[in-house]
Formats: sequence, C-alpha cells, structure tokens
Amino acid sequence: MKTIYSDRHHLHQGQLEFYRGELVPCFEKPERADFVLQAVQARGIGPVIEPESFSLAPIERVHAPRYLRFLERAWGMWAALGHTRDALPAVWPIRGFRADVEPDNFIAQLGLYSFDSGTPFTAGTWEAARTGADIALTAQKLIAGGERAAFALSRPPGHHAGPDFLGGYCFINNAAVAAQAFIDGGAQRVAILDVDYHHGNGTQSIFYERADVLTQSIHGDPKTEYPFYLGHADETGQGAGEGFNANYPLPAGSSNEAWFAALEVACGRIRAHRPEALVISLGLDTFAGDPISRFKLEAPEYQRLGAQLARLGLPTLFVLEGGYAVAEIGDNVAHVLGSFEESLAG
Ligand code: FKS
Ligand code: ZN
Repeated sequence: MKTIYSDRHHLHQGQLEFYRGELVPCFEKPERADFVLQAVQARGIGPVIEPESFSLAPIERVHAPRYLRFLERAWGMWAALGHTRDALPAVWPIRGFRADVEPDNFIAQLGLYSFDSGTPFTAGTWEAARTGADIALTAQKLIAGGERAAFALSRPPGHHAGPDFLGGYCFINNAAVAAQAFIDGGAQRVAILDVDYHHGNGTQSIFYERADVLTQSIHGDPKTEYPFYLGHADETGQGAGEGFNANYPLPAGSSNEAWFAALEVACGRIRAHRPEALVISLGLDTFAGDPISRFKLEAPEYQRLGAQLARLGLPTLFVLEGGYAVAEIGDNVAHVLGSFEESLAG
C-alpha cells in the first residue's frame, strides 16, 4: 500500500504541555513520524508519496468554518501580541458560560475552541495540520480510485478534534475528513474503527447523530483515562445515529485477550454495517512500553491486528494517531501494515 507523507509535519513542534502540575516536554513530537517513515521504508511497505493539495471545502464538511478560521489566524494574532512561545489556553467556557460569543481576548478564544491545556498551538501548527488533512484526503482519493489500502502518515493526530474544538494534541480530525470524503464521493456507508489507547471523542462527536458513518473506539476506560468525559459504553449514538456509535472501554492494564475480544465484537459490527470503506484511527499507544498508556500490545498483537483487519475484506485507510514509545512506534506500525498486506496476499 502507498504511504502518504510530507515533512511539513515538522512545522508543528510543541515545546511544553501542562501535565501533572507542571510544564513538561511534549510527548507528541516530530520524531514519532520520522521513525514511522523510516520503518515503512525499511520494511518496503510501499512507495512513499507526497500529498496533493486540497481546498478547505472537504475539511469544512466536518469542522465549523468559524473554528477553522480561528485556527488559520491564531498564530498571527498571538504573535501580534508580541509572543514568541507556543500558545496554551488557561480558561474555558464550562457549563453555563456562553460559547456563541467569540471573545476578543486571544487566550479566551483559544479556550473557547479547546478542551485541555496539553495541546500547544505553535507558529507552524495550522500549516502542519492542514497538510495532515491533505494527506488523509490523498489517501482517500487513492482508495476511491480503486486501491485496496493506503496509509496516511500524518501528524499532528486528529481523533480528539471535534466539530469546533481542538485538544489531545489534535486540531483537524483527519479520519473524519477522510470518512466524509468517501460519503461525498458517493459511498452510502463508511465505518471508522479507532484503536488508539484514548477514546476518539472528536470522531464520535462529529458523527454522533448520523447513521451513514459507523464510529467505534476501543480504549482505556474514561473513568480513569484521558479524555475522561466521553467514551463510555452507553454512548450509542443519537437521533438518526442511534445504534451507529459503539465504545469498548477497557480498564487500564487490561489483558490482550480482553482487547482482542473487543476487536472481535467491533469487527462483527463493521461487517453488519456493510461499509464501502473502512477508516482505521491507528494509535500505537496501546503498546506495552508506551510511557503514558496502560495496555499491553506488542509485536505479535500488532500483527494479529493487521491480519484481522485484512480479513474484513474492505478498502482500508489507515491514519496515524497516537503512540509515544518513539523508538518502537515505527516497528509497531510496520507490524500492523505488513501483516495486513501479507494477509491480503496470502
Ligand atoms: C494532559 C495529559 C493528558 C493527553 C493525552 C492525549 C492523547 C492523544 C492521542 C492522539 F492520538 F490523539 F495523539 N495527556 N496534559 O494519543 O490520543
Ligand atoms: Zn492516544
């Protein structure tokens, strides 16, 4: 399968995130994608190509124009105030406050559009995030054109970004942009499966009231794990979307058996949905050696995941999400994609 990649992800390089009462170096750093690229090339997983450039229109199909306009102008506004360091929010409109009126104060605006203090906005964030969406859209176009699979090797990640908010290192929801592009290209049904350690709250929110895009996420139980306020098993969709969202929260420290049992159920739901395309939010922070997560997957499990996804027999778009064991992230991706391809061949 082709990998779509651009070195413009280096433009997004957050310095510090707020973590356990102090500012610490960002976990989500450029080396992650560099290691993944190296592994994809070393394992000969497929040609690496540059993304095409798309307009904002396909991104506006899942994100509010007001939100995108803010992202586009954010660094300019911040820099005009004389700041050179990354911007981090410090105040948020919680229940009872007004979110419909955009404040003039920049930090108040940033808080309006975000849900945590761990997602720095930098000089190159907008360009990197837009390129990430171009990468996902290029992968989507390849698959819509008949390719069996593609890998969107993008960062920053996307699955926490919702219709009009950023957070969890995410700004534009690449998986959602790609899924919507399949629909806009004529697909009746699409499925998104999120296997990142963290609940894909942004993806869930974007499609929560829709029946055409089935959204599922296997993740650490939000009672103890980030993003905490969404991702419970009783969130099954709403209105027309009732029955088209499924969450599989597993306790931190869960066994691989429990993880694969959830995957089996999720795959059954995908088959029943009969989608024309499958989008995988591929997080590698389920790895036993991940510094911020607590599942226990390792090489054999990543191979098993790739094989199991191949068995669904669907056009499949993989998009990179989290994974913070930087030295191992490349091998972990390569195990999933390599075994996916071998299973197709075999
Ligand atoms: C607060 C500490 C909490 C945030 C964890 C974010 C996880 C992000 C991710 C993604 F795929 F989006 F990158 N840590 N400052 O792995 O889900
Ligand atoms: Zn994650």
